[in-house]
Amino acid sequence: MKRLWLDLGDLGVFVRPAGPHDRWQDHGLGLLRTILRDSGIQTDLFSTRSIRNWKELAPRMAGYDTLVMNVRSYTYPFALQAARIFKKVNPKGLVLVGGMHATVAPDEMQAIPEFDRICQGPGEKIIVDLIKDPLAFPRVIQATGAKTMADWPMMDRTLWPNPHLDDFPWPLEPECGWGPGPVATIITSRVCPWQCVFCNESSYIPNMGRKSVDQVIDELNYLDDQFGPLGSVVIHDSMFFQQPTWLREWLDKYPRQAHKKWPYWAAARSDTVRQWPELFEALVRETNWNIISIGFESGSDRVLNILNKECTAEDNYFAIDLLNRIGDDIHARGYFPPKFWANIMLGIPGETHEDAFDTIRMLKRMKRVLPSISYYAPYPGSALGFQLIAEGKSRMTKENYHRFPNDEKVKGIDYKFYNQLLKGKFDREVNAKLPTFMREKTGVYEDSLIKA
Ligand code: B12
Ligand code: SF4
Repeated sequence: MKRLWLDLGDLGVFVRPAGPHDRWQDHGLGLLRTILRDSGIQTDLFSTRSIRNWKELAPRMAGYDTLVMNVRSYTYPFALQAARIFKKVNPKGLVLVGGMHATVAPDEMQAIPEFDRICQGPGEKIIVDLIKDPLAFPRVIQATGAKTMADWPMMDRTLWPNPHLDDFPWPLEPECGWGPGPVATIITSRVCPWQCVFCNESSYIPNMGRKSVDQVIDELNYLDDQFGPLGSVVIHDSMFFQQPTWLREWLDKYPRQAHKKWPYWAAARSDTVRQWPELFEALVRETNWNIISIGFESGSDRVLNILNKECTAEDNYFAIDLLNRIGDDIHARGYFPPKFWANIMLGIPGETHEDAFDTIRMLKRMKRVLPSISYYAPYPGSALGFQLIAEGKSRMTKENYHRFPNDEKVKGIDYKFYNQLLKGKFDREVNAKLPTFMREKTGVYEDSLIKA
């Protein structure tokens, strides 16, 4: 049996210069290939990121019996193309797919005859049996996962694709402007329990126990020994700042037990920062949490309500003022101050121009910030995404889930206004409701618009 695991991502990003986020490695692939390897099942690996055009893929696929892929909505078009090429080259071969898109949009995948087995849900407990004997399973399979992440084996990162690039410290990852490289990306928890309507992943990813603090620190120390020295860490959890008991243990142990207090990127919510401000401040100051990702999304309570964010503009301002103060203090002591990675959404159905101005006003209040702005994208899986798809208002057809920052994602949204807003064209209107000292920032944010 010859089996190929195909890593999915934008063509060419492992070949020519590319944005660092496009080069992050895939933890689903890494975990499942580790489990397969530990059970004595060999899979070869190739990545769509290592080719420049689709013609280069067919020769890489020749002679394989099975193709396996982790499909997210934003990689679905790649999976579709790859499956078609695979079947042309190996008409008797089988294509096995799993991952987020299989879970949230199985109907789209069932309509494609090239997908032979479609596995919904977590794959850790089923992957070995499925790969050994796919025909023993029905076409669509519902898998159940481990109760806790503590049961996952430590992922072997050498099972990730190696781009063989001078600036890629494989099996660690390159720096992306958040902290020095090499970077270790890790996941400590799954899932975020909130229900924001543009995300609400808890409705389709089963909740599971968090990795223990010791496990996380041991993994980082191991990576530092084997492949380091590590420069910084990215904690990929959708919501790191949850479960205060776990966070207190992290606060206690990370500074003492990690080889170094590597600076790290991790996510929080403004309402929980407001709920546990002492814990937040201690983590920032004592564990070197230096890039704090917060889904502020909007500066308008109306829009935050539409999004079911369960945070208010006041919560957002509380978190901003707190980090501004902590940052001023750390800066005054001669150290690098922490920054926000501020997730902002514009182009939300129901948002008025004045709401959008409020969001830019909120951004201007942040003293140290890396803004990450996106035009709202209606993903399947999320409540609002499903609703807009059902109403025929989504422009994210299955052929173009893979998008670019300026793509128009929802019908009826005035993207021209938003493009001008990000160019600073409405700075006068924005500044009109700001105190003088906050008018200095230019209000030009077009470079901060990201793929979403
Ligand atoms: C890390 C991460 C990223 C990284 C991606 C790195 C990478 N190369 O993978 C970065 C930061 C780049 C990123 C970006 C984006 N992301 Co993202 N990301 C995540 C996050 C937080 C963790 C993913 C992860 O590693 N999970 C852990 C692994 C173990 O899980 P897994 O890969 O799903 O694999 C499991 C199962 O799916 C299954 N499985 C997987 N493959 C297979 C195959 C077979 C055969 C079988 C049987 C099973 C199986 O088994 C695995 C183990 O249980 C998830 C949220 C989450 N909790 O998962 C969002 C998530 C995947 N991202 C999402 C989105 C929308 C985005 C963005 C569009 C913007 C945004 N909202 O963040 C951008 C787009 C990027 C682009 N290229 O265009 C959505 C995807 C929704 C969807 N319908 O697909 C998620 C679910 C978050 C959310 N709720 O909105 N993301
Ligand atoms: S947007 Fe953030 S807080 Fe809301 S459900 Fe998703 S991860 Fe959780």
